[in-house]
Parts: sequence; structure tokens; C-alpha cells
Amino acid sequence: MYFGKVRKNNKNDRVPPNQNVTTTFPVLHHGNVPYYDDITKWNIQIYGQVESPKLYTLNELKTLFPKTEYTNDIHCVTGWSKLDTTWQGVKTTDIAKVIKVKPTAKYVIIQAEEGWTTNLAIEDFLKETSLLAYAYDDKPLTPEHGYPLRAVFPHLYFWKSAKWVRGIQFTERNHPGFWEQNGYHMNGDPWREERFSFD
Ligand SMILES: Nc1nc2c(c(=O)[nH]1)N[C@H]1C(S)=C(S)[C@@H](COP(=O)(O)O)O[C@H]1N2
Ligand SMILES: [Mo]
Repeated sequence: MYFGKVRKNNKNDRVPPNQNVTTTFPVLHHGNVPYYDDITKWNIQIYGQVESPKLYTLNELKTLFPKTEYTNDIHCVTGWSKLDTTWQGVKTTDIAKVIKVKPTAKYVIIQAEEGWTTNLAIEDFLKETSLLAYAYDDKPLTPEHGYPLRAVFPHLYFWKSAKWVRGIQFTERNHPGFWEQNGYHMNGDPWREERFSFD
């Protein structure tokens, strides 16, 4: 007798529960794809519970920090997973060294264009595989996938991987972001199926 749904074998256990592998690259977001007239005016603000808050231009991000490449699987809460996506960018830990995160920083709010936000624990933000990506497959991000800069936190559902990032705020408390205020999970671990929080 079976209890619950019978599922296909997950290839090498690489795919979290109730996810299906896609070879396309779906585009998902709320709001508009931003357009930049003059990318030299773009910047990212990194602040909050840190010793040295910073403002970086795109060029500074690319030249002041080592370029890191990671290949990872991504998992969207709507049910698709994409294997072996390759991103280039700056490791969050490389940034953390420069801004000197205070011990009071327990959470991070990622702030994107149009006021879109998402929240995660500092351990998730500083995980070895966490990247601020400016390229995909060695090409600049396309506008719909987050140009010029997006987060890639592959160990969490992909909604945490904010596109069009403009700010990173280190906080003492966990402030729910855009989808989190609408019922999505505060952590979002796909292996534990942390899709929604109830009540
Ligand atoms: N700024 C911003 N980033 C966002 C979103 C959004 O609405 N706004 N949606 C998230 C969601 S729900 C997903 S699944 C991924 C989708 O990324 P993709 O369009 O590159 O596949 O972006 C995430 N990042
Ligand atoms: Mo999503």
C-alpha cells in the first residue's frame, strides 16, 4: 500500500521533492523589468549592521572583487528546477570581509528595483555558494533575468534570488519581504519544502 503520492525517482537525488526539471529558463517576477539609460549611474548600497557601509557602481563591483563562477541547480517554488546553471559574480563572503558585518547582524534584506524585497538569515546570505551575479554563462544578465545584478542563493527557493538588486541591508530582526508578507516562507529551503508559512 502506498501512502501519499507515488513519485518518479529523482535523478541522483538532485531534485527536491515535488519539483520537475526544465531545460528552458522561465522568467518570473512581480512588476516591471527595469531599463537603464546610463548604467554608470547604477549603484548598490550595502548598509545596516556593518562597520563600513558601502556604495558600489557596477564597475567597482567587477573590479574591486574577485570574479567567482559557480554552477548550481536552482529550484522555483512554482515547481520547476533547472540543473547546472552557471553564474559569474561576487561572492557574498568577499563583500562581507570589506564591510565588516557586526555581530548584531542576524538577517539580510535584499532590496530590488520598485521596492521589491526578500529576507534571509545571515547564514544563508553568507553561505559558500551565495553569489551576487552579474553574468550568466559568461554573458551579462539579460534584462528579464536581472541585469545588471541579481542574487543567486541556490540552496533556497529561487524567489529569494532577487533580480535587479540595489540594496543589501543587514538587520537584527527578520523582516518579511515582498512574497514573505504574502505567505511565502521566511526560510524557503526546497529540501524541506518550506514553500509557505501558515498563520
Ligand atoms: N526583483 C525581483 N526579483 C525576483 C522576483 C521579483 O518579483 N522581483 N521574483 C523571484 C522569483 S519568484 C523567481 S522564481 C525568480 C525567477 O528568476 P528568473 O526570472 O531569472 O527565472 O526571481 C526572483 N527574483
Ligand atoms: Mo518563483
